[in-house]
Amino acid sequence: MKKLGMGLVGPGFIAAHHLDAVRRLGDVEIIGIAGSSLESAKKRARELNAGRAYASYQELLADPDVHVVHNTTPNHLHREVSLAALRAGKHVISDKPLASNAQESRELFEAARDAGVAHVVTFNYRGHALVQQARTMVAKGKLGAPVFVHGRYLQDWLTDERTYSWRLDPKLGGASSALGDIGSHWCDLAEHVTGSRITSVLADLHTAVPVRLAPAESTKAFAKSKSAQRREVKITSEDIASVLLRFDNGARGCLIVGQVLPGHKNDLRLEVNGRLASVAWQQEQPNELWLGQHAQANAVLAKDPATLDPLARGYAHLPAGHPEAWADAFRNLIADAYDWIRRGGTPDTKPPALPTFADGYRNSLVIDAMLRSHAAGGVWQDVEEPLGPQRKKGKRG
Ligand code: SOE
Repeated sequence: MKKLGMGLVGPGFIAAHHLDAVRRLGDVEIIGIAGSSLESAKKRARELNAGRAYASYQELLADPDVHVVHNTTPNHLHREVSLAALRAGKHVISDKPLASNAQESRELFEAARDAGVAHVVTFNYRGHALVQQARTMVAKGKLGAPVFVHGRYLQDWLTDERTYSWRLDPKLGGASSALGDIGSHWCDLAEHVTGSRITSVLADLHTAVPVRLAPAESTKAFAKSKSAQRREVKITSEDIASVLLRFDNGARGCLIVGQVLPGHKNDLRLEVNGRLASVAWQQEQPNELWLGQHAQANAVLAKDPATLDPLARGYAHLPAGHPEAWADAFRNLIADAYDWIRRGGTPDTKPPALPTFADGYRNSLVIDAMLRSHAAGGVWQDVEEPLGPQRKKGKRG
């Protein structure tokens, strides 16, 4: 089989995981990377053993050996780089959130739909075998109708006021910080697992650390900066959020999000209560799915390819008792993306669990409604309907 060539733009923290995932596929060649300058690209290409270094993303896009572009730039560059890649006829795998706001996400969705290429957004938590198991159980009616969908995405890497990230600057990260960065994952997961859509939201946002002593350079997620030089930065975007939710199947829900909460590292938890049974999944214990029952004993389903539903089994690669986690789920998402690319990237060949630009656009509308709800003083706001053609022509990715 001919290898597909991939190029990566934006060689920061997450780039290494994209490269790791494609290396594990075996049938993808890493052609090269572009950063903010030729020097930075050369340095990272050496560090990551990632092929050629390009002086700019435009140079990378002009290379005919690059068939697939991984866009791992900071949020404010997502639109520009993904649009250019789509216009150059490349398949695009973009980090989440798809863009800085719903308007830009819509533009990207339309461009991707019209380009006829594969378009993927990395809502990577979908790639866990037990997330797929939960989704299948809901779809097959094993829980009965979902009535309550709730959970959290809590982190602590922004707790110290001497930590500063570009994600907190609305010009670089977008109007929302915690919701856009991690609330977006939870909302995608909740809709993916339940098969229902969030229709309205009531949000209360808060900035618990309103002034930061920022180092000269933005701190990488989960890292600590030792810089001696500091400047005071006023923070306007939220680091804490509480949101009530309504779903289109009538279910109610709630979500708490925060990135300044000591002790919580990457604490993503989703629980779905149906009329017959409940399931709960936690990112930090990804090999277990809690099954809650009313008239029988509760149970914990372990990740075991032998007992998983056939629809979820493909996401587990090791036998029972051999844990699989974050990097494996990320690889599963990238594997689905390349599978779609090899099948032509048409709407009918998309693997069902793979999140597309349609999902990224939809997700931006949900986060947008949360920002509107808070700005209006904490009142219910409807999530805007995505573009007509996305639904009418059945072109949802
Ligand atoms: C930082 O909050 C971060 O790296 C997010 O940007 C990722 O999307 C999330 O999966 C883990 O935390």
